[in-house]
Amino acid sequence: MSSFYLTTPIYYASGEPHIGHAYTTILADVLARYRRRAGDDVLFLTGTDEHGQKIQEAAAEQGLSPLELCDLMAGRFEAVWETLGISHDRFIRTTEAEHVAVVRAMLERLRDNGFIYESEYTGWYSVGQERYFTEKEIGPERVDPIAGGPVERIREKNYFFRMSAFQERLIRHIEENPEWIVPRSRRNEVLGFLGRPLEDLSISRPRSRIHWGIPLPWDGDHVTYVWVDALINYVTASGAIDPAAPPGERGFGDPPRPSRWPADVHLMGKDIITTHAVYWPTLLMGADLPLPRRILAHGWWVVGETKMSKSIGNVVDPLALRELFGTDAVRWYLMREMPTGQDASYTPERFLARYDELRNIFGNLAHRTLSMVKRYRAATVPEGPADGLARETADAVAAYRRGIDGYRLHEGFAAAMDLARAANGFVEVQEPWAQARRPDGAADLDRTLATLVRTLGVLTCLFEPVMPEKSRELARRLGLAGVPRFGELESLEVGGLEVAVDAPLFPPADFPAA
Ligand code: ME8
Repeated sequence: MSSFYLTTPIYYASGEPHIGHAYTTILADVLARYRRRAGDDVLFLTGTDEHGQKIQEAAAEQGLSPLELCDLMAGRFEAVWETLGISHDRFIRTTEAEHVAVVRAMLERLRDNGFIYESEYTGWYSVGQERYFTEKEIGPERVDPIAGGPVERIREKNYFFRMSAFQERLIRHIEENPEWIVPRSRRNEVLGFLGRPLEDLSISRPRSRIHWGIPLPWDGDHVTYVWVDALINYVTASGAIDPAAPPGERGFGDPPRPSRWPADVHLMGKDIITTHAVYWPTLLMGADLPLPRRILAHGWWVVGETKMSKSIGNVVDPLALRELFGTDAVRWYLMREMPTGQDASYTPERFLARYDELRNIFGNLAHRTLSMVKRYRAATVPEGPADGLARETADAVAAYRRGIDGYRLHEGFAAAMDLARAANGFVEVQEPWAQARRPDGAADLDRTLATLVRTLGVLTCLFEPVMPEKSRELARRLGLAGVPRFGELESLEVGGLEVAVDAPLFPPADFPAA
């Protein structure tokens, strides 16, 4: 059994979960479920980012202490993930004692290695992004280049990480590992960024300005810059570092001691590619830890032309969609509609089109198959050879796995839906209703029905990562003991199963009239 460790960003505890967060988290969930179904030992990590100026200010606005706000919001994220069927193994919060200790151990390691120094910082800071920007980046309007929010001029003593020392090594790593950052457009963007001299990274904030952070181990008047704090969560949850051990024995080193580190893939939106593909790997190099195996930056959900974002106020609430169409339909839409890596525009029309696809192709295939087994064979699947659609099934499974393994999930799920489409075509060609009428049609009808049930069994496996509820429900109606794993598909036997016909898997649904 191989092991697989994947992560989502940890979301700011200052904002409500919206479709953008849901997209990344469902993407991770699909990959986690797929890997488990393929037999891997999975660690799926998500959580909340709870320190920094943004949280401090949001809490103050609401008359709460920062921790009260974080408790509230972490609970909100967890509740939303539960309703959306997210199967994470660990929900990390950066205010946890274990994480705080690992951050401090990591900073001490960087300092012991000679990569931390003290200096004065002058520049522009965006609280919205919790980041410094250069004069050039903020442009003549002096706004943060990501969301267009305000920036403030800052001059203060900071501790710096000698990020510049790792520029060459990082460029070499990216060039030697063409798949390390996917998709390619993001890799080119990072290489472009690294084409200019890399500056050192300010890793602290004076406590006089921001008190809500992790104090530096060697200077309690400064707290850790929230991005450094946040990125380290991936190492905390891996169990690689034992902060309670004496400095030389905490687990730093490449290779690390046995743990889940390095991560197999960090998932995120393209807004935070620089922090993940530049800050994070150089911090790891500085602390003698190996780099994550892959960084995947997906596109943005936009409304019209504009990125969905809390500060802009154009966010779509995944729970409202769930109320109308069910969890699995929301998951299906998000995974099927966005070509992994590109931007996608949310519209109710496209949502409905994707729902209709579920209803008319997959739902319809399930319903007609189960009804015919009931009508013609008293709800018992015949023993007839289930060998129709053999080539279509093998091709679909192969295309599906190529798509998901290559992080082109939309292609994988399109291949699964094409198999359902082919099975509907098979019904039209075989005409089981005519086979049932023909005096010598019994054997043909047995083969048609067994083939259709077998195909549906395969589809429960292919669809389970994206539609866990409906797939489990269909497996139950088919009379299967559960959703089959990939290793069980070849030998899947359906003869003799007792099927159940029930209400449509995807009932009629629509948006309320405006
Ligand atoms: O950046 N479309 O947290 P955050 C697609 N705490 N994905 C979107 C999206 C959109 N319109 N809006 C948000 C942070 N996302 C830091 C991360 S990690 C060590 C620290 C998703 O709450 C996407 O994954 O602003 C994006 O990268 C993330 O939410 C940003 O979440």
